[in-house]
Amino acid sequence: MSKRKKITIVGAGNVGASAAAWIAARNLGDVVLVDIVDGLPQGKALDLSQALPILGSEISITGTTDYAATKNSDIVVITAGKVRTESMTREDLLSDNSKIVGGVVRQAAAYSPDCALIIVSNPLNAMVHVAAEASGFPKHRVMGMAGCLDSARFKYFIAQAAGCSVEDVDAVVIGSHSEGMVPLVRLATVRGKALPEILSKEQMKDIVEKTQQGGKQVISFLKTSAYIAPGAAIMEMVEAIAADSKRVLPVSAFLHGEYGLQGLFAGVPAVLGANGMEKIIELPLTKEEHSAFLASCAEIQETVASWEKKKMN
Ligand code: LAC
Repeated sequence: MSKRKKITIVGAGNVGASAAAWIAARNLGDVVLVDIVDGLPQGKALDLSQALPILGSEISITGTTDYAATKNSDIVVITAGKVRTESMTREDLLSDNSKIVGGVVRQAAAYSPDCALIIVSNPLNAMVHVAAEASGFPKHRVMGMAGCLDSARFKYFIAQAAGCSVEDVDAVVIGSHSEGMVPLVRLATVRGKALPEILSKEQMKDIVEKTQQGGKQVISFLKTSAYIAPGAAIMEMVEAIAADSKRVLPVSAFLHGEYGLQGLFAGVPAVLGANGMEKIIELPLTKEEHSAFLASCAEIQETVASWEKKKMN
């Protein structure tokens, strides 16, 4: 058996395949792509495998419909579910995707009881709740990917406006993965210089809006959800866990009183390592920023409550 990390990706659609491609490019571990549609995971795995000699990557990529092949994965990424189209919000997917995510998480968790789970399906934070319940895992091994993507979008738009490299921008988005997300403008910096000292109020407002609408704007062109940047954002989390790097990344993490909230998965910066979500970082928010964060989290609470209610019926 290979000593490399084993990474299962459930859902071989656009997002799953893109994540697999970035993971292969970084040589992070062997990938198992799983999908319910026979032929899709096998075909994508073969296509990706044929790129390995070009990438100089030694990993293996296999495609299957059988969860037995995912046994003892270190990391399981859940991208399965319906995709948002132009007329939909992420919340419109709640009913269908809670059934899909619950079902696939139960199967994956049974074969990999010690894995770290990364949830990507929408509506994101509610799906992390579904996955936490379906897996029965301790909460630190269940996380959601949204903050890495939203923060990458935020950083990109800042770099564009500031005329600097994306590498020199430090910025984070917290809260829900919806248009109510909270890009923290005051705390964003370009090599230590605060954004309000570099850009005008109008420029900052424009960046916040572009970030909040980042996913929607891609949909308006493609008529389907974004997948290249989402795949890269998944890779960022997988890399931190696989390499035990302790990177501080914005992820959907379970709050135990941090930021004044309890019992909720929401987007906050956290240390990621071999044990999954190892520590939540509490940023020094102003009253206004904290209120915006709470309002954003109220949206998550509402979606979770409507899922809980459906479960009862
Ligand atoms: C987006 C989807 C992945 O934000 O939610 O593009």
